[in-house]
Amino acid sequence: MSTSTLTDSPAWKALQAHHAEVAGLHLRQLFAADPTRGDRFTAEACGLYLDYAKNRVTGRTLELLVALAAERGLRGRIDAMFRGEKINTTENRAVLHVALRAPRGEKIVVDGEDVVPGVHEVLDKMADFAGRVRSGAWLGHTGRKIRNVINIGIGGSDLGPVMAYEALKFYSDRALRCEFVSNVDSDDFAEAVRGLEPAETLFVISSKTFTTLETMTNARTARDWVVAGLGGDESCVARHFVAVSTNAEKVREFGIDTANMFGFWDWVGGRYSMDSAIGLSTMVAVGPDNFHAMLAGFHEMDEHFRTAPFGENLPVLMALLAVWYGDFFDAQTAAVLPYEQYLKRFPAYLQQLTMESNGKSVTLDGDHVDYNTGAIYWGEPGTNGQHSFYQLIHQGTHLIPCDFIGFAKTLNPIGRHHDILLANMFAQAEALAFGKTAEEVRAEGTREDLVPHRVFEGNRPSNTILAEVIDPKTLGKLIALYEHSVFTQGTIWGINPFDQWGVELGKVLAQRIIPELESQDAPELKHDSSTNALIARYRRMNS
Ligand code: G6Q
Repeated sequence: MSTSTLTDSPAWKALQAHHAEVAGLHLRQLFAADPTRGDRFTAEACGLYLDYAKNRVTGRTLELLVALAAERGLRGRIDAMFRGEKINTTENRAVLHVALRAPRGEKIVVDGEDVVPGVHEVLDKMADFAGRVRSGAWLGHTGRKIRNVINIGIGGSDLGPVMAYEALKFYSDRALRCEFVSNVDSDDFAEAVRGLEPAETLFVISSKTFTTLETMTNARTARDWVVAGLGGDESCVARHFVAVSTNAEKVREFGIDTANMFGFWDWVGGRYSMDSAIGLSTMVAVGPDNFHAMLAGFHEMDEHFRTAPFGENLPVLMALLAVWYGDFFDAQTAAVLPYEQYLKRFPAYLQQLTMESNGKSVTLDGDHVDYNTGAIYWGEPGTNGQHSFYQLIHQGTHLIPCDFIGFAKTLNPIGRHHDILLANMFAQAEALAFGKTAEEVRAEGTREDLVPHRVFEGNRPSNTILAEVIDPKTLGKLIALYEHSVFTQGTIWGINPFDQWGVELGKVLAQRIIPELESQDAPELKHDSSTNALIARYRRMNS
């Protein structure tokens, strides 16, 4: 696959010409022209219903987008990923999060070794451990039952676990308090442990590398907190710390017995690792059965993505629509709006998944792209956003494609809440698509000078994803849907969604600045004049 010639490719050129023809069409016209649109422009798989009728597309648009996917070699890339080929070329790694949810007995070979038995060995070890913590068989150093579980990790070692914990809170063991500490800001640690008993607290140190500055700083602080709280006896670390990592040597160095280490592999990227041992805190919270149900949901979507024709393939359709808006309508951002409070951390999780994956400007061949790549993802759970930023989506100057995510059933049926919630979701998508014309505004008796302010242009696109209820399996399907959409977008753009070199520079510079902030004597500062002045002022303010 040539990556640098996307904008010269026949499918791209055809889409450009087509865009010129259809960009001016209003969704009102598209719906008026085809009364069956609301049924036709839908797809359903794995219990997820995707309504993409309120997108600025015609049947021809979809044909051309699907042709683009074919031309960009998507089929081959999917197969290569599932076969364990080293498609993360800049890091020379396979990309096999799909192996983390492969059922026992499936075979996926990397470097001559079937990795699936190893995956299940770790899952079994996790289940055994989670079971012991939940049942009270795993006791703290002084013989007290564990009541608090604190995951220390950051980025991919935090966002997935905390999102899944919040999403599945309904299914969690309420006798256990779960906290997630990620930020190196001491406020994060201090607030997480406030009022907790070290004797009843277990820390899960989650770090693929076991060298990450934030995580290791927090882990050392946690160790000091436990040791001080338990009378200064270092041997207590064994009962209050477990590690999730690929780096046994560093785990040992920290003082955690590697018998209490849960491993994973370099073919699991950080932001794709929540199904690996990185999910240990999730499993402790919701129990092994629920964790396995979540993995089964992921796997079901993996199989759909791997086998379904592109025109019926949920992740592919969503990806193609994202490319359509980002590259042909120049949309810069995309909003994800779950109408489900349990998904409150889902947008934050997706920000890493989408933006760390596709925030790239160089193709796999090293050429600069001359088209937009990954959009800025953001969002909040409904209906809160309606009382804040929705104004801009409805009447602002930016085109912001939205994903509405809703569930037919609530886990907490109370009065009319759920119907009101879902009515709002349907209403927002409807209002965005169809708006309100000046004639309609006038017909309501609106004063003429207010008419322009009260007009809704409409023609603002959205997807609606509807599922039955938020449960572990559905959560797995939903996450895999976005994972594979991200992969598909990256494939169209010819970039590598699996590296993240863009996070390195700041880390290196911070290491240089730390001693300049900590040294007793005023350091000789050799940064730019702005950074020098800020460091000098910080030192003065702290002295
Ligand atoms: C994700 C990134 C990144 C990573 C963190 C934590 O894809 O690689 O967010 O997860 O930097 O890394 P460790 O797990 O090694 O501490």
